[in-house]
Amino acid sequence: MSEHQAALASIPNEHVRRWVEECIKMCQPDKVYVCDGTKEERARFFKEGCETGVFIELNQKKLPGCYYHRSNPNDVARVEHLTFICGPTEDLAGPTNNYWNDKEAYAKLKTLFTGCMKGRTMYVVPFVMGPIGSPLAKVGVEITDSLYVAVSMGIMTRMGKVAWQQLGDSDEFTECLHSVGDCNPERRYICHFPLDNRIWSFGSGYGGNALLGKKCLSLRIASFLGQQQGWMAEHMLLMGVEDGKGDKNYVAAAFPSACGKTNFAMLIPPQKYANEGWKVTTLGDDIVWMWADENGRLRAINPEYGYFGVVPGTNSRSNPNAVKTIQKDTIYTNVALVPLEDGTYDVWWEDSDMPEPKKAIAWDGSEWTPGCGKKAAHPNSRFTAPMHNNPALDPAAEDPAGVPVSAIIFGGRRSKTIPLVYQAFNWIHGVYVGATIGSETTAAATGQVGVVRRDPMAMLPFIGYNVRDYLTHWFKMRKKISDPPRIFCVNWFRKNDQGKFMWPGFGENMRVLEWILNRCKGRAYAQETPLGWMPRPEDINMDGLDLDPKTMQELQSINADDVKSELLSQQELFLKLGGDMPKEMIFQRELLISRL
Ligand code: OXD
Ligand code: MN
Repeated sequence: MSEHQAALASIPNEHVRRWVEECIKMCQPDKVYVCDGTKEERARFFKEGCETGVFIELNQKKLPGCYYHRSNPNDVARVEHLTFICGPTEDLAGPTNNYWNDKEAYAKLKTLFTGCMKGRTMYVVPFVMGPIGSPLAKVGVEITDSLYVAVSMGIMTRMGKVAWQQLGDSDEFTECLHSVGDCNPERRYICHFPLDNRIWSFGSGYGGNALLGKKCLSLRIASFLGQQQGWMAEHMLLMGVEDGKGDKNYVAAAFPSACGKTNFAMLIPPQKYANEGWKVTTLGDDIVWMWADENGRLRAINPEYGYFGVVPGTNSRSNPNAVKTIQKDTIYTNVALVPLEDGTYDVWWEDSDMPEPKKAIAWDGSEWTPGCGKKAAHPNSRFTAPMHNNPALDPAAEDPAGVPVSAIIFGGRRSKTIPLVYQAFNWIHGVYVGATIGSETTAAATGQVGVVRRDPMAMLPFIGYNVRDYLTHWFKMRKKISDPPRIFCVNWFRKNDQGKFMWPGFGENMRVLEWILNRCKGRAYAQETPLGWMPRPEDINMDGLDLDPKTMQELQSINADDVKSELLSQQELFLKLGGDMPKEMIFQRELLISRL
């Protein structure tokens, strides 16, 4: 038996076997390796990666099991302009996605994939998204020629033999084909074929483009499957909140990329709250799958198994739990490397706890010294860490039954106009609020940073089908839910006239969370405003926080002219959707205008 055949024979599922065989014929790898997901395998991968330069071992005393990876400098973020939804008709992709006819996309990508793995190893990576045995858990198999991707998938998903067990004889798995190719941005395509349950990604090794279980499967493909099958895939964190009196609730929250979802998901309550027994626990920091159970309650799971978080700014003030999470078994990508005296390396990034080094190797491999005028770590440098490292991991994180959701929060990064917090009047109004959130863009995607863009449910880059059908699906979900979660809008990023953030954020967001949960329980006061239900300054618990009442007033102020401009700028989204806007959106907008 040839080596390829031996690898194929080790794949227990015949549908996967047949597909891998086709991919071998097309990609022509030198070697084929089927991942088993064991610890020994991971150790071998790191050893091999250190020999070939894919990884650099970090100081194992300080950072046991941690490795460094540097990506191609042209490949450091998601590439929305090269991300496509492919199918037979343009209507499938809708006005917010790049559309590519599926036949043309397959034809073009076949020319790129043909022979692309000559001289390379093809890794076959079976994985499960979601707790094993969950009604929503989905199996994917990623074929990749990147060792970095294979290892990272082992952190971010439940990877290896467990996926074969979950799949059994079924043919229901997402085919994920990936090659870094020659990492040329001119030949970079991230293609989704929702009707074929298939992803083809070529020319990038960056997480969001290459770890196909994450954005590609768990958001784009899953959002499409969810619409077809009556559930939801959302760009949300998921957290548990205990109030010290025995009451525990779960909250899901959607924020655009790099708006602090990971920090919020790992929030540590301020001292006053900790003394009273409040506790926040993390289920997930990026993606949530939700469905209505047999009692009509919305339940949620996190399909992922690890965190792929932004490193710069991570420190013991912004996120102590993340700092603890990334002390072991973590891959650091594109931060700065600090050579130590014993010949090993440490890592460093801007706004970290560690003192600024006298000398470092910047993320792009160049020399770095303080004040040299460039960043040491790339603004979108990342950690890839197992969720079980998180000291605040929620005990239900592996529960196949998921957790019931009491509140859904939408937020964005807005220096003006949007108050700290308000509550939507009901589910339908909440969907409108979520659909019209705007946010100032960040470094998580290539493109201009700092401009407000409409980002429905923080899902703009991740809706795997027509946004019109996606919004309609949100409205329709209401019929399946007997007691819908309450919906809120928050903005931690409002600035004063001097350009300073007015709200302290981070752990202090607990105060807003308390009001939100009290609202869900019918225990907190709120005033009706044109935007929704709002707390008066005295309704937010300010014990132990030195924030003057005037600032609080300002944080919560609504300026009618600003809201009118906001309405006008929402027009951009309405125009994009054209005549296909769900009618609920039009009604809600009219209602808002009349309230103003
Ligand atoms: C992410 C993103 O990496 O949203 O989570 O870009
Ligand atoms: Mn994200």
